[in-house]
Amino acid sequence: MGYTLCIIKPDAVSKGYTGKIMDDCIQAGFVIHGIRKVQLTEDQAKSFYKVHEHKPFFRPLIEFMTSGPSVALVLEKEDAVDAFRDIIGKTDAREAEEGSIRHKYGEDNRRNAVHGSDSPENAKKEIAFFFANIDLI
Ligand code: RTP
Ligand code: MG
Repeated sequence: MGYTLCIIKPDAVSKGYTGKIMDDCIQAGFVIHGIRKVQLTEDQAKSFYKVHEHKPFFRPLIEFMTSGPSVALVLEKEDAVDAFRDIIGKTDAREAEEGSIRHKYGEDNRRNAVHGSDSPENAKKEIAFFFANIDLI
């Protein structure tokens, strides 16, 4: 079994989609092992998205991610990283496949409802970023 980190981003939390997205995860066969609501600070958001620090969209991304509460989830499933990226859809919600989480709850290429880890190594680091000493059941 593998784990991935999902962040329900501020756009989706503020629109009341937290429960729907969690239910979509469960219906898709993920087990939720950790859940934490958090408003990222500027420093936390910059650290989380450090790989993008030289991209033109970095500043607006940080402003967006600190604009309100997010909900971090630890999800478990076989090949969790790829399986979760399959159900969230393309980065730009306007291009995301019909029925995908970003298609249903996102707006564009920034306000795209959810984050999903992009590799098992990054998933491990990202889970540790939000959950100290989590007991993965
Ligand atoms: P994520 O890391 O959030 O799961 O998204 P992703 O892998 O699909 O996309 P990535 O390239 O890692 O981008 C991270 C987040 O930055 C915002 N973004 N804005 N052109 C833009 O304005 C732009 N491109 C990306 C999105 O919120 C994206 O999820
Ligand atoms: Mg990414």
